[in-house]
Amino acid sequence: MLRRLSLGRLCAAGAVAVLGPVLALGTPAAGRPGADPAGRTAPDRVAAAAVPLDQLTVSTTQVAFGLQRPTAIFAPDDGSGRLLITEKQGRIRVYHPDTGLAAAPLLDITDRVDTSGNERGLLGLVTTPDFAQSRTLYVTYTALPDGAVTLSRFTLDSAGQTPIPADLEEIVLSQPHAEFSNHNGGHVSFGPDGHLYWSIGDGGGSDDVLNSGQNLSTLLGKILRLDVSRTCDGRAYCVPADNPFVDTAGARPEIWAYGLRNPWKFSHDLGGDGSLWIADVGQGTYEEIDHLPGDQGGANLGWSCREGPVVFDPDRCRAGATYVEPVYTYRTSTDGCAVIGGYVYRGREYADIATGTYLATDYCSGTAFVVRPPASPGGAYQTRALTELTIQPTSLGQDADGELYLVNDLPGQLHRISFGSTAPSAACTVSYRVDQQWGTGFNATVSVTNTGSTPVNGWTVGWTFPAAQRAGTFWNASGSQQGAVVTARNASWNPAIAPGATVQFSFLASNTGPNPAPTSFTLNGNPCA
Ligand SMILES: [Ca+2]
Repeated sequence: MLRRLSLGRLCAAGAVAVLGPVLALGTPAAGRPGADPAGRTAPDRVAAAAVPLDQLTVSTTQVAFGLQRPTAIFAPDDGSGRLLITEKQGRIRVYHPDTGLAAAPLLDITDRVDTSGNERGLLGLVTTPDFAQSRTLYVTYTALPDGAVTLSRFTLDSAGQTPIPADLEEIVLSQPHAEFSNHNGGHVSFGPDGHLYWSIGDGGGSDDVLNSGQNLSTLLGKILRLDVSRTCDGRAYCVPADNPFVDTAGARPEIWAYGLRNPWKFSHDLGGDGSLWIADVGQGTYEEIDHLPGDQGGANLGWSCREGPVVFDPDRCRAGATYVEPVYTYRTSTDGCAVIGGYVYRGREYADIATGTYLATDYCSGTAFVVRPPASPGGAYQTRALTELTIQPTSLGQDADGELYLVNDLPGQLHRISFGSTAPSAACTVSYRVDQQWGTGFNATVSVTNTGSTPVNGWTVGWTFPAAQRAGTFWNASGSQQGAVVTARNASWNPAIAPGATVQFSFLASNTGPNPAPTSFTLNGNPCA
């Protein structure tokens, strides 16, 4: 199973109306292409079967309501099918597709959560990757009496324990945050390395008045990386030995990345290359999305020397410093007000449309921003601003199968996200035949017929396996599989399919259960009849 991990105005200056105007965006926001940070090649990055971004559509379907200012979504990988949703006041609610939103909270820590201002509250949750065994849940919140940002854990009797007794709480790490109520960060997740990552904002106010972003002696304005599987030196966690600043005098060793303003949401691409996507809320000029290789510790994301792609405060810039540029930016107050970071789609239902696509949104505009890494090393990121999803989105989330959800603030709704395609049908038909099947394997033949009137020069056939099939060796094509998505490209000796002609290729595959045939195929990204 795919292991996932995985308000208000998250900006600073002054009070911002909670019910901000919803901006109608008619044109794509300007993307800012950047170089592929890891130099990865196309097959590792984007499933060839995903439709081009200019043909991608995204929509939402409301599946629950009655949430009280939801802030985060997390699905424990325990086979329960549950989504756990945090509410600002200090409760965790449970949603299940079969039974809806449970009335009783799973956890209630309202007695210790500081909910003052628009941005304080219970902000994040995650369970350990081996939750069924370790039974540990982590939450982040701003604590009474003075808003300290707090990471704590609850070790349960069983993964399904309901409700969770509030007195099981063990505080892991607390960072004072008394000066201002905004910029608490608050996202928490486990990375592909099994360590816990936690984002904390710059301490709030405006203009990075506490001078936190570039200051390695504070946890404010950072993403931390902790080994929470052990305890060290009287602390409830250990610092991984390969954290980037463990040997830097005066630096907090917990720091993984710095130069952040209010990283309200971030995610690792756990179903893909493990890279880290960070959405950092801007002050008044640019919202930004950053993309780092999963193993790149010590990145300086720029704040408050830089905001998005521009210099914010030259007095905070240091000669010779390397600032990681965002891979996508859009204008604050024009195209939104606070970026809401999301996830790379790795689900099964829309695998042939959206695999490898990072989806984010914005608190004020609700715009769906989609980003794909370069198709080749050093190339440009593909970016696009699509439709409005909902008003006031505060968090995206994934269920245990990688399908995406969204919650919104005052409406208090849970929505399921769907992808679609405006791609025209290709003039093709496909037949799929299992030739032989044995205990743990089979081989199959795919026949593709060009039903159009022009030759198809160079072809790629794509499909999504409906079960746990894994394609191996191909004949008469070169094939690869990412997740459930299979891509077969023409072998060099048969590059064209003439009108009316059929090309055939075969492959050897493994399967550990039922072996149903794929239900649809694409030719060069467009669906066949
Ligand atoms: Ca930045």
